[in-house]
Amino acid sequence: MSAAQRRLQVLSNHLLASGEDASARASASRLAEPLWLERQATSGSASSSGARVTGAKQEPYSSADGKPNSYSRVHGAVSRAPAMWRRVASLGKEELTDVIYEKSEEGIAKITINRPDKRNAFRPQTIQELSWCFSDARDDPRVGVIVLTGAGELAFCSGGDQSVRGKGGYVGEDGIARLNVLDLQVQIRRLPKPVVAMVAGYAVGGGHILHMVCDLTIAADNAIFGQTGPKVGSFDAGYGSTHMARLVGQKKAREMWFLARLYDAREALDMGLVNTVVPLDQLETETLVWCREMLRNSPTALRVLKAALNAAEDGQAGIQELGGNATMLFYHSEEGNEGRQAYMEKRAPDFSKFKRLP
Ligand code: S0N
Repeated sequence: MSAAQRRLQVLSNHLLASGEDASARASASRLAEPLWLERQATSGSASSSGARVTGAKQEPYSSADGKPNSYSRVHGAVSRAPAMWRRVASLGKEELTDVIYEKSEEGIAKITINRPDKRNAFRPQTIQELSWCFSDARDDPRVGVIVLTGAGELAFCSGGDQSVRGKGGYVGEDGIARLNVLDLQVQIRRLPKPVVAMVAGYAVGGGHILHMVCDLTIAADNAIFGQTGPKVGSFDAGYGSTHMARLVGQKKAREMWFLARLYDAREALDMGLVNTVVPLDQLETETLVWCREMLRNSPTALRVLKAALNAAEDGQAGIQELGGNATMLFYHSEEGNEGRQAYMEKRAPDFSKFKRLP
C-alpha cells in the first residue's frame, strides 16, 4: 500500500469511527480516486466551491480563446526544473539537529522540520531552530521566498511534541516549559517575504496553525488537516482561532475546533484553507513554480501587500508593520534624505522643492 493510500485509509477509518453520515463516507471513498483535475489550457476545471484543483501541467497565462496574449508572452512559462539546493548545516555556532535548512541560487530558502519519526512534531529546540532559519532567510537579501515543509511524505507537522509537554508548555533541555511556537507564528507573519507551506500528509494541531500563518499553502493530495487540541488538552486562542476564522469563516472554524475532526485536501481547498492541491509526486515541483512566479514580481510590492493584508487583522501591530514599510520607502526618497542631510550639515531643511501631490 502506498503512503498516499495509507493516509486515505486512516482518514476513511477516522470518518467511520466518528459515525459520519453517508455523504462523508462517500467523500472518503471518493478520495480513493485521483482528486486533482488537469487544468485545461483554455478553461480551468473548478471544484464545487469554484476553487481550482490543479494538476501537474499548467499554462498560467493562457487567454480565453487559447491565443497567447501579451501578458502571456511577457510573463508566461515558468520553469518546472528541480531546484539546486545547497544545505546550510549550521547558523553561527549552532548546529541544526531538528531542521534541515537549504537555499537555492535562484532565491528560494527551504526549511524542513526533520523529525519524521514523530510525524514532525515540534519540541522547543525545533522551534528555536526554525526561528534561526527564518531569521537568516529574512536577513539574506538573495532570498525572496521561503518554503516551510516537513520531512517525508507522512506529515508536514503534527504539532507540539506531547512527550515533552509539561506544566506550562513544552520542556526543553534547559528544563524550562515554553510555548515558543507562538513567537514563531508572529515571526512568520511579520517576515516581509512570502512564506509558502508545502504540505504532504498531516498538518494537525500546532502544525495546522503553522501552515495557516504561512502566506500560501500548496497541498499534496494525501494532505490531512485539522485541530486536535480539544482531544489532547490544548488550544490556540490566538492566530490559531482568529486567523482560521478569517480563512474559513466563523461557523467552519468553530466546527474545526469544537469537533476536532480531520479534513482531506479537497475539503481543505473547498473551505479556503489551501491554495491548490497537486499530486504528491508533483508537490515540490508545483511549489517551486509558485515561488518562481513570485520571485519574478516586485519584492517591494509583495512585502507591502503582505503587510497590508496583515494590517487588516493585526490591529496596532499590523499598522506598525505597514507603517515600517512606508518609512523604509521614505528613507529611499530624496525628500526623506533632505531631512537627514540638513541635520548633518547643521542647516534648516529645504522641503520646498518637493511637490505636494494630490
Ligand atoms: C498525526 C497523527 C494523526 C498520525 O497518525 P499515524 O500516521 O497513525 O502515526 P502515529 O503512529 O500516531 O505516530 C507515529 C509516531 O509519531 C508520534 N507522534 C505523532 N505525533 C506526535 C506528537 N504531536 N507528539 C509526540 N509524538 C507524536 C507517535 O507517538 C508515534 O510514535 P511511536 O511510534 O513511538 O508510538 C497522530 O500521530 C496524531 O494524532 N498525533 C498527535 C497530534 C496532536 O494531537 N498534536 C498536538 C496538538 N496540540 C498542539 O499542537 C498544541 C501546540 C502548542 O504548542 C500551542 C499551545 C498554545 C498555543 C498555541 C499552540 C500552537 O501550536 O499553536
